[in-house]
Order: sequence, then C-alpha cells, then structure tokens
Amino acid sequence: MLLCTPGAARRAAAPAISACQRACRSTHTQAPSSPSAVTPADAPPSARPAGGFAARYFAQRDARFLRTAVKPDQYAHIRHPEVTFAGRSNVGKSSLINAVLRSQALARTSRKPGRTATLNFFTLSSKLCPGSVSVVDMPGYGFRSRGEWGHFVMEYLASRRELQRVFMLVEAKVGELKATDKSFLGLVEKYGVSTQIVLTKTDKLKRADLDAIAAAAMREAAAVAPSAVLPRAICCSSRTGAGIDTLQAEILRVCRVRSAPPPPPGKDI
Ligand SMILES: Nc1nc2c(ncn2[C@@H]2O[C@H](COP(=O)(O)OP(=O)(O)OP(=O)(O)O)[C@@H](O)[C@H]2O)c(=O)[nH]1
Ligand SMILES: [Mg+2]
Repeated sequence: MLLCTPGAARRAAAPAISACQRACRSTHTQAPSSPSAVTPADAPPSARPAGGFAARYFAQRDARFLRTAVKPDQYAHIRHPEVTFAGRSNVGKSSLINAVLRSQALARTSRKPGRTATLNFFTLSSKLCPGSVSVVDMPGYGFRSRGEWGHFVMEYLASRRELQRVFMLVEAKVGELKATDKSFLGLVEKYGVSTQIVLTKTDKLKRADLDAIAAAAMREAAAVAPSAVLPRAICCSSRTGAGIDTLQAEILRVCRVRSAPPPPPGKDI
C-alpha cells in the first residue's frame, strides 16, 4: 500500500467511486441547488473547486512517459500498481489519460483511429506521498487496429501481476458494445482482470440520455464477463472534464494510494 501523509489542512477524502448513475448525476444531470455549493456540470477541471485527497494528490502530481513496449521483458521492471486504458480505436483512451494525468499531450492523440500502436507506460506520483502508480495506454482494437494487437495484449493481460484494473472505454454516443468489445471482455474474463466500463465523450450526448445508455452498456458487459466487470461505470468527457475527478479517485483507490489517518489527539507531528 502507498500511504500518504497529507499536510495540516486535512480534509475528508471524497467518496472514491460512484456508480455511473451517481457519476452522471453529479457531473452531468444534477441541477445546482445552490450556485456556490455546486460545481457547474461542464466546468473545465481548472474551474472546479478542489476537495478531497484525490484532488490534492493530482494537484501535486508528477506524470511522466516511461516507455513503450510490446513484450513482457520491456515492461517487467516496472513494478508499481498499474491501471490500463483499453477500448476500440478512437474511443478516446489517450485523451482520457491526458485528462486524468492533467497533462496536455503526454499521451499522443489523433483524430485518425489507430494512433496508439504499442503499450505505452506512464508513471504517476505526487509530492503528497512516496511511491508511484503506472498508467498504461493500450492500442485500440477494432477499426484500423494493428494485426499484432491480439498477441501482445493477450500476453500482457495474462501475465501482468501489477495490473489492478482495466478501464474499458466505450463511446457514450455509440452506447452498444461491438463484437470487438465483447471479444476483449472475453479476454478479461478469461484472465480474471477486474474491469470497469468508462463511457467516454459524454459531451456529445444529451444528459438525459446518459443513464439509460450506461445501464444498457453495463447489462451487455456483465452478460459477457460477469466475474470481471464491476457493476458500476464511470461517465467521462476529456473535453469538458466531467467525471475526471471520479476516475482519478478510482485510480488511487484501486492502486491503494491512501491518505494516512490523522495522528492520535495530543501527539506531536
Ligand atoms: N468530443 C470529444 N472528443 C474527444 C473526447 N476525447 C477524445 N476525443 C477525440 O477523439 C479522437 C480520438 O482520441 P484519442 O484519445 O486519440 O483516442 P484513442 O482511443 O487513444 O485512439 P487510438 O490510439 O487510435 O486507439 C480525437 O480526435 C480526440 O480529440 C471527448 O471527451 N469528447
Ligand atoms: Mg491512443
């Protein structure tokens, strides 16, 4: 476990995860009850009020590109707890990694499908605590994907002990899972990799439609990979920043990056 000791101005950590419905409600559908207390739904991350451990962690983060790899001996030495972003080509994996790591262009993005062609490893750390997390950008599957994808991704999923969670991205506007999504889910089920559905590019949708789309995607995913897929999704837009805080908190939670408990009363620190 990576244990973090925050400074004196300790605040209660925000709930680490939420159901898609909850994420969507808080970031997309909730009508502000009080303008001062509620973040506007589509405010950019910089305009959001900071709060909770994850917000403080990411405010002081250090994110770096580490290496590109296609076989285990190229990433075996990277020993941090790890999360991986997977999904069809062009679904928004690299953009989402940039949004999560609060970096403009750490992961390369493109309008053309097939931009990311290898496993790309990034490290995330923060001045708040020792230790690092590894974040992996996967090449996309489906349209314009690379022929060799299957071999090295299967090898990765089958062997990667550091892997704590796959975030499987589905474009919210597309909603339904494609055959290639289901094949990928078959792999995570086979290898027992904990997988969470992330609906992307939610800025392209009407807010009112999002909950039903998320519920349908979850039903389909659970039918293919009942053991691997978590029963809650996250809804995100890299463009508006909606849902990014939820995803950041989830990454810290699954990688066991935690705020240390406050010292006992009366004890000097
Ligand atoms: N509207 C909108 N567009 C987005 C969002 N995220 C990514 N995009 C766009 O989608 C396109 C693909 O984004 P990438 O992040 O490169 O997608 P990818 O999944 O990494 O693609 P591959 O590496 O080719 O598999 C780019 O033109 C992005 O600008 C989003 O949240 N909203
Ligand atoms: Mg990419």
